[in-house]
Amino acid sequence: MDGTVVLASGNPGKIREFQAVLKDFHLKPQSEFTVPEVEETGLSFVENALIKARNASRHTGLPALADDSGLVVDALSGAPGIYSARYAGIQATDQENLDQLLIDLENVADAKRTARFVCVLAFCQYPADPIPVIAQGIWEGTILREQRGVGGFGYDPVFYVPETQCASAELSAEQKNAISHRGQALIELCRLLANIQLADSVNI
Ligand code: ITT
Repeated sequence: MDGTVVLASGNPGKIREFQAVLKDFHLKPQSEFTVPEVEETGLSFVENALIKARNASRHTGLPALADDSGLVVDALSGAPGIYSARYAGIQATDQENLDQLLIDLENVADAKRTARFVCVLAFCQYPADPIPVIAQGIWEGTILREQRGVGGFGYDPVFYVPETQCASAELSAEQKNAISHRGQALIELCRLLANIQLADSVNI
């Protein structure tokens, strides 16, 4: 790809995972530009991903890729969902969010601790792109009672992955990217981008 794509994220964990997978893209985090944070006012992952992609494209004049993701827990009626980054409060750290989740699930039996990570990617060629490319990935698992592992970010230390029989924080970056919600969404995004006509400036 010749053109630069702005990665509309301020989350270092996500940025690391994108850069590991999209090696051939000229991806630049929005921190390298002057992009003000935008309020995530949508009620779904897809709405918030689009809000972030359009905001980054608007403030840089470049195509932009955004990720809105989170953890959906059945016993909490889908929470923390789109509020995953701020579950324990607006300025909450990953550790505080994770502690809150363990407290809220304290009395939930093992069999009812099912959950999934969801990742929606939105790619806009222009701020008002009427045909943004949207890709989604879902990763099924359960919520542990204690933290395990030190890899990844966010809720990874309490997300148990049945297929690898460990927490996602115990996987290497490569192992996680190969099966995660973000890894799946990235594969889908690449498939969709390969099949559409992009503006010359994008040229992926
Ligand atoms: P940006 O909007 O700047 O990209 P953010 O962290 O605010 O960063 P989101 O609103 O999409 O992003 O919230 C995603 C939250 O969901 C994130 O902070 C984690 O708590 C959680 N999350 C998403 N993907 C995850 C993953 O792969 N592993 C662990 N937790 C994840």
